[in-house]
Amino acid sequence: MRKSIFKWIGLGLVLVAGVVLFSAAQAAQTRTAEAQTSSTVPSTGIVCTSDPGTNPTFTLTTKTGYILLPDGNSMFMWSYSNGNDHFQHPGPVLCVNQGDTVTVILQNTLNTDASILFPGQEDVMANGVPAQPQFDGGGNLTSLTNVAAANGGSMTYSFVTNNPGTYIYESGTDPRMQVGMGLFGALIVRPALGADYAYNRTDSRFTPEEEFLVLLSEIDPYQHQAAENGQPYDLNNYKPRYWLINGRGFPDSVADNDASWLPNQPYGALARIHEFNDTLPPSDLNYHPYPGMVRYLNVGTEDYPFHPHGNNGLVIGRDGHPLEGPTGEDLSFEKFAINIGPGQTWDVIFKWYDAENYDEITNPVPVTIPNLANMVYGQFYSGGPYLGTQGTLPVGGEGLNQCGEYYIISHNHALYQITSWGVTMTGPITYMRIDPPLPNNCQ
Ligand SMILES: [Cu+2]
Repeated sequence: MRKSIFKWIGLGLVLVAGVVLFSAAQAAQTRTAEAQTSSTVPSTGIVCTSDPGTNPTFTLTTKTGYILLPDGNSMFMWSYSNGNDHFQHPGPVLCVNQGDTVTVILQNTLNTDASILFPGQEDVMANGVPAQPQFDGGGNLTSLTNVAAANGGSMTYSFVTNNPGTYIYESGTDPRMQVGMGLFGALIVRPALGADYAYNRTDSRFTPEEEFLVLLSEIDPYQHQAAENGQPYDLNNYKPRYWLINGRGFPDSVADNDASWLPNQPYGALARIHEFNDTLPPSDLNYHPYPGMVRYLNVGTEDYPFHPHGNNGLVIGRDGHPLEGPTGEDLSFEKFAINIGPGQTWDVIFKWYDAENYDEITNPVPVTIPNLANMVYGQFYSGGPYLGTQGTLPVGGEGLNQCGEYYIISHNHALYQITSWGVTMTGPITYMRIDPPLPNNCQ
């Protein structure tokens, strides 16, 4: 977790090498989007869909639509949308509390039967009776749970949320096809201890504004093309060629929630955080005594080894279970690469320290900065290696840096998975943004 300035510079160079792909046109779009982001949705962090009370009810409607991909392609998708809202991908992030009786009404507009499976939830009911796998007259399994019939059918699922944690919801009907087409989303169950805890453990407290979603998925474009054209698809040919984070690929992944040019992909993945500091007096603006929190989910078919550069995470939960022993002993562990298996969820907290208090004047970088001609500047570089300081960029260099904040890349480390049908340095990549100490000029 502790870092040296050597790492900062190394990371910065890796970072800037990556972001040169970020075109000027995209940069302009980013600025426009910031101005248009709704005041009711935070620009970063998890956007919850919730329903107050202890009996939250959601309607999820299966819809078809299109998403934009980093190579300029648009992709036909299926997804769960919120009530009568327009198509969105992925499905809404449903946030509920432990002990709630949750009702989810599935309205199916697709021309094939569909369903919702809630892995990790117990005693799920479907139209008032226990949810069961479905079989045809020949005894062949047709769905892992009760379905809403094609072309307008409905099914009502309900369950009591006994265990806090991070969960997937996804289609249980022909899942290799339907989950592949996009029928999935995240379910967050808040513990009885409070919404700013991950579990019913006092050591699982986090900063509510620094709670992030990393929902990882994949797309085989030929599967989607077959669905779009109403043609059969041979799953023996399945081969993903796009990988996404929260339904977006880089650089769209670092754009705000509800970015204007991604009307069907509302969830950004930029992690915007502040320096951890629990030693200042609580009255100090920079007293920041709780960590950030990332909820990782994998709805794909292979491992996704995600790694935030320069930051070990503390894994505190997996698949809706806190990492603890029989008497509550803490079994959390530090991890650099977060290797999420298919169907898994991982809950990871992290702290970022300005460990050595580097300062341009009083505590400068103890290395020789390379000659300008040997350096590459990216658009997220402030011109100086110091948090909170901005410097001059070379002639022709353009920066997106707003207020001397620092950016660290965070990405899937299976490098073939950070591609979009062969276009490299796209896909499941995002940044961790560390804002300078307060007061600052950041917006
Ligand atoms: Cu890396």
